[in-house]
Amino acid sequence: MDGSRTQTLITENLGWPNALTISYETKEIWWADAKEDYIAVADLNGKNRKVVHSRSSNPTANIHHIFSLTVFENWIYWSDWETKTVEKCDKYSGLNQTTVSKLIHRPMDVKVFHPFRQPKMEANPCLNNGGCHNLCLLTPEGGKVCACPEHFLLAEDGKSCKSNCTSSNFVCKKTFMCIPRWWVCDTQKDCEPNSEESEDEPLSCPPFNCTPGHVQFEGGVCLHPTLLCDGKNNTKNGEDEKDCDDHTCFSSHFKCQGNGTVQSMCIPSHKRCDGTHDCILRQDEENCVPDCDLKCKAAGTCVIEGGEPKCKCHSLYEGATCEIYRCSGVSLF
Ligand SMILES: [Ca+2]
Ligand SMILES: [Ca+2]
Ligand SMILES: [Ca+2]
Repeated sequence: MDGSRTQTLITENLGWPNALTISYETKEIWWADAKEDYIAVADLNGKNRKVVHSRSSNPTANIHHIFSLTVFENWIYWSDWETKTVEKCDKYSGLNQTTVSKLIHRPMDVKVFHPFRQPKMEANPCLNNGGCHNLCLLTPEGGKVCACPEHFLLAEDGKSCKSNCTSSNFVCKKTFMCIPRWWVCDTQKDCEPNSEESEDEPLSCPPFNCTPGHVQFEGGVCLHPTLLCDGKNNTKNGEDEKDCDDHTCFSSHFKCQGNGTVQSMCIPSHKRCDGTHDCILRQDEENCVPDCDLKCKAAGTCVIEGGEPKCKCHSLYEGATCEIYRCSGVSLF
């Protein structure tokens, strides 16, 4: 689908929710948790949740590390990495667990192939790719939208894609690919790698004496691209620190915006909100949200509340890090 209307259905008592499947006939979801070792069912909106089969209610249940799961007729089927088997049991009672298949390796996915598991669409809006030049995605309204891969944007016609290169990219004219501008004339054909010639490697290239991927400057200086606009001159005349207001930092870096007098520069992301001023104009220590780094026990999750990290505990647990089991009041950790 097109990824719109994301909703969270299940939030509690989840450790490693590895497996999920849908029953189109009964309009329910089944899922399995490999850490808490259970299989549960709920309505499509996450309501009426019920554990079907679990080690906590049945210590002899042969559930150890569920990796995938599916449902068909009265049965749920799952793969288990620990037992290296495909198992099945009654989909509502959890009874009659049987081994369907024993394998040598860890079984990944399990699928049932049957028309009931693949409901037919009345009309497929993405037939013939829906007129899209690239991706055609179905929408919840029963229609479709065209979409584009990374570094491309949907054009005004709603069908074709246009490149969305950064200011530090070179746009290949035939493929519309975005490549770093220092890949031009680096002896590697990047725009059309499989052709004899490539527009990023024209005949008029000056000799390139660096390792491909590095930036070559006058005087034979070769720099790693992270040294561009890092606020320090690495070449004799500081060519690596020119035009930095227009430079796009790597995704692993934060851009300290200049103000006309002070030039922009890139700092590694870990220097953002580390308590030390690294940008000349100090923006790296502005609008800092505290890290949610509390280690919450018993599948609790860390949330920021009132600017402070706090543990959101499962209903059976309490305490600052969910360390107290409510039924006994005893700290388990
Ligand atoms: Ca090249
Ligand atoms: Ca530099
Ligand atoms: Ca800093």
